Amino acid sequence: AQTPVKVTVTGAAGQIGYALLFRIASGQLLGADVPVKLSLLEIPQAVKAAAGTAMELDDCAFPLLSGIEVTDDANKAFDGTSVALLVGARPRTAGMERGDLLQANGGIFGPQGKAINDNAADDIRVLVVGNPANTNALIAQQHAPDVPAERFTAMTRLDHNRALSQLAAKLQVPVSEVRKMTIWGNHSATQYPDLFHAEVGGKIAAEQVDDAWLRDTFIPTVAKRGAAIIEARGASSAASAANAAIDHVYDWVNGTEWTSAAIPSDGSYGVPEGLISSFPVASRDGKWEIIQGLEIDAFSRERIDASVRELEEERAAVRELGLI
Ligand code: NAX
Repeated sequence: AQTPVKVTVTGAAGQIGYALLFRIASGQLLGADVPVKLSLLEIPQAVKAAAGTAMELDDCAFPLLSGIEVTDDANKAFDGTSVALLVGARPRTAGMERGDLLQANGGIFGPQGKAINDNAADDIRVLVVGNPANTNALIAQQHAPDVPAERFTAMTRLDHNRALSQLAAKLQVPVSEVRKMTIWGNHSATQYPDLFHAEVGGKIAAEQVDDAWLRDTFIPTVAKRGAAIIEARGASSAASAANAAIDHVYDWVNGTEWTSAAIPSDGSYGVPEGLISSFPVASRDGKWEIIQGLEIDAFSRERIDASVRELEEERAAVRELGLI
């Protein structure tokens, strides 16, 4: 039998953690034939709650789950791990400035990056879900100089899936008929969901919807969907975020022709090198590759640039705070 793959989930006692862990243990993260060992990392106050979730995982008797550990020690949690899902983060609370938010998250993602650097397996893949996800991923990456930079990624797959769903509903087609969707930039309200390369029935999506819908309905609906979920549920997206994290890692490991992921820029499409920005990507041989050669018109250029500018500002702010 195959050796179990260790998967670490931070913020394991939170609501995304609760929606994520059972799906990982059932084989949906890596594949139905890959046994997994789970490590649940939490802050000391939440270790007991995470241990309760571990009890429930035991009670599912998942055939692929070969062990569970619960800890508040990052070195232990990341020891020998191959997949790190960094979900736990410091949320923005009332009256908090951006600098305070970045500072608080730097205090989490810097040490976790170092613990990954010092302890993880050679094939480590990191997905940051906790917000501000792109910049938290950058902070973790900068504290892990021995890990190849491209192993640090941030999640825009939820935005991607939201865009697929909104477009499919508009054109009254199954989501499976939408191809080549792309989210560009930051996982924030400035993100740019691009319909000029997306295709439905082999034809460009932007040509099948009117300009006003694309500009005034589609883009803001996708970009502000997180806030709309909070408004409706009284809590932020959890199951859909967990689902997107599963999609991201599954495709990274098993391959895909086209999706969206925030990965370190190599300078493609004018995105400054090193920024962890969302691109159209394929995954081949276990590696993300930016899809090249797309023509970017003025409308798209302006929106990509605005989101990338925000990422540059966040990078400048964390540099100034000495977090990277
Ligand atoms: P919860 O507040 O339910 O859970 C967060 C958990 O993280 C808590 O149990 C907390 O104790 C733990 N935690 C805090 N600091 C930690 C540390 N240093 N080490 C380990 N654990 C730590 O939040 P939840 O709804 O699960 O959301 C988690 C994060 O995902 C938030 O930052 C949220 O903003 C972000 N999201 C990102 C999305 C994306 O698309 N990239 C979408 C969904 C979600 O909003």
